[in-house]
Amino acid sequence: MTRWTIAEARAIHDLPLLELLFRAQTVHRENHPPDAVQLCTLLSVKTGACPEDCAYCPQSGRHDTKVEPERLLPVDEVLAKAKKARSAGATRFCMGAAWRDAREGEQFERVLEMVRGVRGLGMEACVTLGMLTDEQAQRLKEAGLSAYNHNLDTSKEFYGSIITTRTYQERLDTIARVADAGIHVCSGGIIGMGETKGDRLGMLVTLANLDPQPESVPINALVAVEGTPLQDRPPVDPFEMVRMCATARILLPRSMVRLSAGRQEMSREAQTLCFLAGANSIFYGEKLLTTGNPDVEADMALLRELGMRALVPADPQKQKPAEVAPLPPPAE
Ligand code: SAM
Ligand code: DTB
Ligand code: SF4
Repeated sequence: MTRWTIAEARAIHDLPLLELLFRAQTVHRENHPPDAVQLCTLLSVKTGACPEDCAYCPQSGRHDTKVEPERLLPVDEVLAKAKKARSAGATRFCMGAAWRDAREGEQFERVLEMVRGVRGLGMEACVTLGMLTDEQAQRLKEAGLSAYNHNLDTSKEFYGSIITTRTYQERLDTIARVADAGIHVCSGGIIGMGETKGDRLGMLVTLANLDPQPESVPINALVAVEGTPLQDRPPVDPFEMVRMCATARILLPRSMVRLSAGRQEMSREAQTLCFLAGANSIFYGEKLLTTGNPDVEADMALLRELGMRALVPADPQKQKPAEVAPLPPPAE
């Protein structure tokens, strides 16, 4: 396994843009179909009133945002949404809960039921529930969970400026528990929070040096939400997203690089450059967790215009290899 250093990552990140794009696209083609993106749909299954103080997050109970807290949703409501996402062409359904750590008891059983239900629909299931115990990770694995999202978000050095209620090490420990339970790790981060380039690279290098590397790496541009401490951060320059996607692609050649929050503010052309840079997955559906995302119709129109196809992931349980499929037909 290659061990990356910050200096190596920096040399890649800072290449002239066209050279960076060429290299990222070369790595991309060696490891993935060049014209396919995975469509993943998100749902907040438990919203708001989170005890953590993540400065970017509209769901933290410590910030005065317009998010209305909601209890954990009933299973049938979640599965109805998953079915709808599947009909619209999504192959992964990601469920987020605003918890510091996964609950015990009935609520955890309910989450397991959601996971089994989503898997039963033939979709990949991903959840993000905060910190986990070994036993919870094991039970999620047994329920068929495909991936667990737990972002590093930024560098170790900058972490304390963004979150004070937990440590970077706790984040890494949960990631290790998830991997030990045999669940794929989904871990990435956010740019635009006031971090330096070194912080962005520190995060990517930490992710790239995990063994195994994460199966998926979401790259988020901060959505500056009113009422959060980061509400006045200036928008991220789209070229910086392109450079992050390209650097992630080169450092993590086989991971799915997911162009995540912030797409609503990006032009079609900027998103296309991110695809060229190796992003091969998007969140698809009118909402992320609590904030907006491009309309399904606009995303389909863009992907059709680009001549892209849908990436249908492998299903090891059914011994089905990954496939590239046409995009779903336009809605009636
Ligand atoms: N509570 C769980 C946790 O912290 O892992 C799961 C939910 S949390 C909302 C998942 C991720 O969403 C965060 O790690 C962060 O990367 C991303 N996120 C949250 N708010 C965001 C924002 N305003 N802009 C961009 N990304 C955001
Ligand atoms: C990730 O990295 N981004 C997604 C998903 N993982 C869970 C969440 C983005 C949330 C953006 C703010 C919101 O909608 O609340
Ligand atoms: Fe809570 Fe997760 Fe938001 Fe942090 S990012 S406040 S842990 S929901």
